[in-house]
Amino acid sequence: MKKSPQPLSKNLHLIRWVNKMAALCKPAQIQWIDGSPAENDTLCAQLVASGTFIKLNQKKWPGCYLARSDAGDVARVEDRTFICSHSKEAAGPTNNWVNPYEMKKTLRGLFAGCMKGRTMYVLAYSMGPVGSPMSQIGVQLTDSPYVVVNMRIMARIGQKVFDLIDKDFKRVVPCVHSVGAPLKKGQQDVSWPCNPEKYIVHFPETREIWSYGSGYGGNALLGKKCFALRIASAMARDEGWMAEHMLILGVENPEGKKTYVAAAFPSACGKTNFAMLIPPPSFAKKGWKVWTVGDDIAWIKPDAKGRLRAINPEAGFFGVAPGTGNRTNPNAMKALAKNTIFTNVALTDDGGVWWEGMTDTPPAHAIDWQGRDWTPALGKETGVKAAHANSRFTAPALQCPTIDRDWENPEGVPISAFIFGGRRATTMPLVYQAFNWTSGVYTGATMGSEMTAAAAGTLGKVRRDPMAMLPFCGYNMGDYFRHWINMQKGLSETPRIFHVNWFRKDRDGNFIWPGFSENMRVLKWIVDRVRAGGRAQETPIGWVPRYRDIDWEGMDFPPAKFEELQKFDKAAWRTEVLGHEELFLDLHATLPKELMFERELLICRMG
Ligand code: TSX
Ligand code: MN
Repeated sequence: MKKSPQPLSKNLHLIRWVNKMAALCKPAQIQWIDGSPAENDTLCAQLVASGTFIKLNQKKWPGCYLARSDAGDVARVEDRTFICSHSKEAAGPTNNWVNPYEMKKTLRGLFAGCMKGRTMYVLAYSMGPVGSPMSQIGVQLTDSPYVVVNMRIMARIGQKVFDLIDKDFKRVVPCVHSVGAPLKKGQQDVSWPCNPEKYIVHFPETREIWSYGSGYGGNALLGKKCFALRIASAMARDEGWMAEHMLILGVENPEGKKTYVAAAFPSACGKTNFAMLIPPPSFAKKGWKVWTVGDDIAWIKPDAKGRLRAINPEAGFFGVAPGTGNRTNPNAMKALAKNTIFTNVALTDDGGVWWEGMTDTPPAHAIDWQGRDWTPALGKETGVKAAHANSRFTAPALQCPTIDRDWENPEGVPISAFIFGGRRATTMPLVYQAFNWTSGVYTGATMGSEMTAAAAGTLGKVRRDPMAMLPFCGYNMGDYFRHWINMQKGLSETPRIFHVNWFRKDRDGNFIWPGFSENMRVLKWIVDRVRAGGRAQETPIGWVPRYRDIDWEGMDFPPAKFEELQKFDKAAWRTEVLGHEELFLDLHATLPKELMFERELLICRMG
């Protein structure tokens, strides 16, 4: 086995920091990650040997592995996520704040000797294409080889990034990660080491990340939520750009003209499905195409001409597996067919993977995500799922059949519209367009989803998730709204802002809108509006399409049903704006006046 105890960078700051952290964490060895295929093969073989990885049937799933996590380490831990800015006000009322000096003391205690018996990997990564002026660099120290091989898919890693650090002296975001499970001499390791005590800590002012106790997803792959959203949002505010929890897609019309949009949805709205939308046959026939740039995060910056341009800082998809199938998202299924790491899905008898919603008929027998026998009958009787509800695939973005030609363009793609959305059974129409930028910011600031969990009394209550950023903004949410309002001031072209809701229900509790491919009809109306020429009608909440403004070719959807879907319900909106006030009260100290005024205007328009 070839390991590299020798630094792969000549940067003395970096080398000194690595040595300092090694002195604190006391790993058995240090390995600098070059990012080569050979190195990845070795790490995967090691993960198989240690029991973390199961190599899948390579005939059916080439280059694929399955990992099963500890049952207590299956998701992000929001109550253990901290924003440690100097003042509590800078973090705001919606973040967990701890004084940075106190937190550093706590962390030094936790990290002392935390990597004993393990290898400390030195992983350089670029969020965004290597060398793009919109990209940022991080270096993650981690004692988890699982993290290294996942980061290799999710970001650009290795020697080319060290070279960039050496060449450009670009500022690097230092990230320290440990699963918090040191090994004593001769102690047998477990397949998923972690610690019940977890800390996911951000220092937005000094731009540092420390993560302890978890090996899972957003807690451990520090380039994603921790850097690309929490730290980057604070950088973006300081530097005049935006780090958003948004997918990016391009709509190509029959003339071959492309319009890019960025969209923010709370969880469980089908964001990845929308990013990879397949137009219905009647649209495909005419030449409409949808191209994928990203499914989760967008970094957006005005160019020299004052147009917003966006990059996807990621290189892969870390998607929720359950509900992903050939019927809901064939593009994702093709993206994850090879070179993919599965976490907490079920293992089938032929060495493949399965999860709820992958196929209509479940396998007759499988090993569930906790390593136990599972059958469809058992699932029916006990409600036990074969795959964990938050099980994931880590798949290279390049493998998506609809990946956009410009997805790695270092200058990004031009953004013409923002779409906000939520999962709402009532009140919210299928689509409306905000009157202007500020009313659009209001729309994003007040968006949310109805709770689907059956916790007593909470069913049907709207959980507000402004711009889908509530758990991901690295500073005060009121200041974040202010930044959104300010961003428009330097633009030569203002993107239009829309709100969509695929989930409105009729009186019998059935979804009115079939969703999925049919959402293309909504997307076309949005693109028509942006490119001028698209018609609409004014309502108290914004501009809406009339029945004749939507292309219905190949779909039987009667006007009366469309009216029901688009209905502006005054009584429901009265309740809605009361809910907005609740959110605003929480943020009153820093809430921009413009948003208070938008609320007043909305109430006045409603009459
Ligand atoms: O992803 C979804 N999208 C966006 C697709 C581009 N989902 C799945 C959400 C869970 C993650 C949807 N579910 C969508 C949708 O547009 N719409 C719905 C609701 C729905 C579910 C089933 C049906 C219809 C609507 N079934 C039939 O109409 C037969
Ligand atoms: Mn996300």
